Amino acid sequence: MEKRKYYQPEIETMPVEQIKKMQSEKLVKQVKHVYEHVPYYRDLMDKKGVKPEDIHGIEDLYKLPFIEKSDLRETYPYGMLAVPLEDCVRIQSTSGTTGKRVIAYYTQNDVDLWEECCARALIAVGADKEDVVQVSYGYGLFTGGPGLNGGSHKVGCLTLPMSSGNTDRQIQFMTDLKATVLCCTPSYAAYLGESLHDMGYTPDTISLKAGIFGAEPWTQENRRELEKSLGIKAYDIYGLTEISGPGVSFECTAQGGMHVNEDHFIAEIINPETGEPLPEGEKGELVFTCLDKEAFPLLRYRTRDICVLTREACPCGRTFVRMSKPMGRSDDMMIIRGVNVFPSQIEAVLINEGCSLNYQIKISRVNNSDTFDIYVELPPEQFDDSVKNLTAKEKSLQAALRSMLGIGPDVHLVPPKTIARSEGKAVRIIDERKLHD
Ligand code: DLL
Repeated sequence: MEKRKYYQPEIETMPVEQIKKMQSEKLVKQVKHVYEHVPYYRDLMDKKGVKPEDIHGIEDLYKLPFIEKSDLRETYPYGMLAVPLEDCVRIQSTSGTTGKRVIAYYTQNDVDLWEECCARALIAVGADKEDVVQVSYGYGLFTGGPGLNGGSHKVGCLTLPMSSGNTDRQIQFMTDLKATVLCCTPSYAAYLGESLHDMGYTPDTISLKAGIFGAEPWTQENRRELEKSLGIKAYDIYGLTEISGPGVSFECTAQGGMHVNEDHFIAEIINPETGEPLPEGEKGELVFTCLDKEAFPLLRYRTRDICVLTREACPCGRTFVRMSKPMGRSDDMMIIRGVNVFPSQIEAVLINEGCSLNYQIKISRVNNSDTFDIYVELPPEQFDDSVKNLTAKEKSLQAALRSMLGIGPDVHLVPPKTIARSEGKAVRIIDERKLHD
């Protein structure tokens, strides 16, 4: 069968001037929609002295106020909704900074739009109707599984909704059903590769040809290793719950950066210190404006991801701007085993459990899997407890952290004054992983 090169060629290869015109028209409408339906954002605009009539196109984007994660916390749970709740059909969610989760709402149109973005990502790596797509991102509140699942349906692939974990079953389905495309985090892909080898499989005895890996940082070296161990081409995919989920941008077979779905999202790069927009090609914080979303249409949302945009021509023919791999963050969020974790969440649990704030987080990578340890100093009076009591305390702290973060670190209670004191800022996080090139 002739392979499709694009999912929506008339849009994906539109001349840049036309894309910008389309973005301008949609922006004017979207700002009006948000101003009229989201009182919180209307207040932000009023405070900045900007009205919908001041926005004539993308050249006026800089006039709009930013939205940050703290705004989402403040407006939790319904304050950013721009349509009646009865028009929403789905939520997805991600962890917030201190326990309150970010809830993103979707109308049916929003779900369709998001799934189309994921369909574009699949076609861009060569997938089509005859492919068997193994979706091993988590399903549920996390956007990874549902997003790629929906995209795979739209392309017409046979979709294996595996979710993450249960590696033996993953391998059984992958080999018995001859999966050709694997979608999961790059660290889980590496773990699957290792498990396949341990079970005696080689790249020649499995059918995989492409992988769509994202949700966490990975390097070009990781790419080479994954391509070798699984016998595939490994592609990057980026996204965030607040903006819809995976597929905000995606890599094509040129493997030279991720195309932003510019008919739905405007990407800007700003100076994270001053908020000033930066010219194309400069490194800074990525900011997104949603052009078509109905229920949760964030304008100028600060992702905190640091990267670069380029409009250099891409051999694939797509004209959408490309973003580099995120090169770091302008806040202290860590991604551990694919889960977003903020130190402030850990501190909130420690305070709640009556622990000292002399603690250290250590993250490393062993056998392609993240290790996550937290060392907490005990006050002298507690350290005299029996071993039994200490073990019980470690277990209860671990459970409280798991409930807050969604993943359970190994908790180690250590004697008073054993965590090195710093003369400047406390060094609370030791991350031994190599995440960026
Ligand atoms: O991670 C959505 C997603 C699912 C993307 C599956 C790709 C594949 P959140 O849990 O809200 O959403 O986390 C969003 O993850 O701001 C980045 O810091 C990071 N991130 C996402 N994709 C990549 C990537 C999903 N390809 C946060 N490379 C973002 C590096 C990534 N970091």
